[in-house]
Amino acid sequence: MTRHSDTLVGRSLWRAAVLGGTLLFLATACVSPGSWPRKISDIPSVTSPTETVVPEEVPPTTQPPAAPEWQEVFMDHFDGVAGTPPGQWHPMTGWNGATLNGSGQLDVGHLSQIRSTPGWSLPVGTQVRVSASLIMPDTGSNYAALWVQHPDAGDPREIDVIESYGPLKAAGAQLGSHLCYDETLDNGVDECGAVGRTAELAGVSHSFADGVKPWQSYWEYHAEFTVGSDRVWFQARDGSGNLAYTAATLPDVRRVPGNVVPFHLRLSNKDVAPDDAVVGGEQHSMLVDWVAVQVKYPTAVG
Ligand SMILES: [Ca+2]
Ligand SMILES: [Ca+2]
Repeated sequence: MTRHSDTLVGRSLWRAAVLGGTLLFLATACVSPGSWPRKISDIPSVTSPTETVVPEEVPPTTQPPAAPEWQEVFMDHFDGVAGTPPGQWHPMTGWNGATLNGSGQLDVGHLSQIRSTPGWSLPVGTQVRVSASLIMPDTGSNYAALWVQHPDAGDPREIDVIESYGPLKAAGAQLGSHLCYDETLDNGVDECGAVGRTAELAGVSHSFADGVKPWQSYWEYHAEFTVGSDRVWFQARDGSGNLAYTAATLPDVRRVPGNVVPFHLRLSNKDVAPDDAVVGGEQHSMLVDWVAVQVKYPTAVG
């Protein structure tokens, strides 16, 4: 997460990446052979053989290695008694926790910040998909986010799967990749940019139709990367699979969590800086229906 910042640093670069990334993502992730259109005329006709042909004996072959499959390494549906804390998460020091609402959602309220108790350090080549279904606050004073944290102070590789300032703020909802934190936002100096660690951020509010913006409707948000690779892919889908957007970072190995320190998930709901707060809205909490982490390990060398 940026620290109370509405700026969209690096946005023009990102837009170029979004276009190229969309095509590749769709080609690799969204099209399966089973969904290809098929006309009746494409299917060869079958005739009954008039005589039985005995096939030649074929020597047995070794089975090809099974293709890697997605495996679930983390899942939380947030079922449980209202008012109780989520079992797989813990609050960060100095912050409020979050509680189950008794209806199957996690209520991430005022000044909450929690971290997944499990973390993951995975072999190079492992594909990782972080997903969540949630609805954002609709106020002008809350700043809520789901992010992947790579807790190396000297080498932060934060991925903002989705974050939102709500409908009353210009930044709205956005994606992000941070390699550095500017602790002096009000000094007029971009310290991160000065050391070649500019954030990539992209606003996505416009990708959602009126009436189903991120603070009006639950959406499924995904971030996907391969350990050791150089891009992070993003997408949002509704519960029926309809796509709101796809996006990708520019190629840069520093934007993908490494396998040196375990990465964790974080959910947070901060206040925007008092001078930036806008009065309005009713829903102060981010409500999270579920969070999942899936991995696909690289094919074993045979
Ligand atoms: Ca600064
Ligand atoms: Ca749920």
